[in-house]
Amino acid sequence: MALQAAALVPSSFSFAKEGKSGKDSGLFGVSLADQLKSDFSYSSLKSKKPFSLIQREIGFRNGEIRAETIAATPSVTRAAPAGKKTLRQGTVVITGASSGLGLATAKALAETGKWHVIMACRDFLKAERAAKSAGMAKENYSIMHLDLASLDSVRQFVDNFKRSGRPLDVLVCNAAVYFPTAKEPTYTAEGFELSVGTNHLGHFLLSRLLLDELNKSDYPSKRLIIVGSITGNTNTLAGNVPPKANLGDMRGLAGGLNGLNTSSMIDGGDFDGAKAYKDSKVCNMLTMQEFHRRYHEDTGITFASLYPGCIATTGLFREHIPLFRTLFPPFQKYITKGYVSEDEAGKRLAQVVSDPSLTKSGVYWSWNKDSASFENQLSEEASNPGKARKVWELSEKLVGLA
Ligand code: NDP
Ligand code: PMR
Repeated sequence: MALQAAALVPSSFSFAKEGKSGKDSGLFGVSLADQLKSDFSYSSLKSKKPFSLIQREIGFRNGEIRAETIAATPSVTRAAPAGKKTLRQGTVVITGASSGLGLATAKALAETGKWHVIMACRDFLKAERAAKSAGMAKENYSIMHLDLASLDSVRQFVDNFKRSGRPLDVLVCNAAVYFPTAKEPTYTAEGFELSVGTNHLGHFLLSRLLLDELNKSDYPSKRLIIVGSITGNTNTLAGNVPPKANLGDMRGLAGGLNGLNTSSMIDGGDFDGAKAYKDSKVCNMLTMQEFHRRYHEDTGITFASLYPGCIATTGLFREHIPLFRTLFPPFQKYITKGYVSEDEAGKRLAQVVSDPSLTKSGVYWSWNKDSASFENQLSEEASNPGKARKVWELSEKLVGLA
């Protein structure tokens, strides 16, 4: 156990630092009793290549993918029995569907036969292999190239999608990167720190550009889902493991996160990969709420976020030290009991995509011990409307929408 704790405690983590020694304060000053109650409730491009080279590669891959997409995606409308209206097959775009949560969700939706899944992935071959090994039937998915670490690629994806002639019924912003051990920041094609650039800014542009497509859909329940996480929420035990998410006054975001004339971190501080990831998740959850405030009433689109549980085995931890990767799954399974399998997490996200009872907009979903969904509380920062508006306004400048 001592070994486990050593590998799981981040270098900046110290019980003394949190300074709470009262009997009831529990870890990090959060009452353990309270936490247990709520925790069940809460229960690469590291681009060193020149931009022009990346563009050429993307162009080439797009050509390849378009051909494949057209070949693999006959427009499917399910035949309705005479006199009975049957819901047509829905189309859902899932970013980062080549592994982990995205793949498990794609699989869960594809096997119902009710969904055509567009796997929006940066690595076409990896996505194709993943879909095949997950046993997804060819007619229920297609793959389109999307590299969220390049705004040109995001725009190209949106153009390709529009040209495909498919409706857009649900968009799932799922892809993410996490660089917990990086000493120095790496950057997207446009020069944004890579985790916030990919997880937040790439998705921000994608969802803004696809909003019209969603709005045009005649599907009975149109949804935009942005995957969040417990670790961005400082009202939880997990969210109190240092470094904690904190957007501060967003001076780094305002400056473009480029590490040159401004910090690579949203709050303007020194680079910290784990914090950058958690900050990006706060931006994801704030963006979902800002979408809800701006567009739900007029469009009827459901905007939602979620914490699917701790899927401790996914590729998200690929950059972590090997000892962490070995110990994290048993730690989550047996100690925190926050662990969830990829399959189970995929079913949860699939519910947020298609369950008729999860149509409420502006909600951050979580699942309890019995795997029942409930509306969870976000932290003060992750639910602050002023911060949401500021993230929105600064982000739209950075991605060229304002
Ligand atoms: P994975 O690493 O398994 O999946 C991440 C996916 O994102 C991969 O398909 C990856 O592609 C893709 N991706 C990364 N960078 C880009 C990019 N530039 N452009 C396009 N796609 C990209 O991790 P998870 O499945 O765990 O993560 C999925 C989501 O779940 C994330 O939003 C994460 O924050 C969230 N989450 C995860 C938790 C967990 O415990 N694992 C807990 C809470 C939330 P490739 O295969 O090519 O690398
Ligand atoms: Mg956590 C109920 C307690 C709980 C839960 C649900 C998580 C989820 N974590 C919990 C507790 C703890 N973690 C405790 C007490 C520690 C200190 C020993 C701890 C440590 C820890 C580390 C070092 N945890 C981590 C890391 C990571 O590198 C992961 C991370 O922050 O990624 C950003 C992580 C996570 N813990 C979680 C979840 C879901 C993650 C990762 C994924 C994410 O938020 O997307």
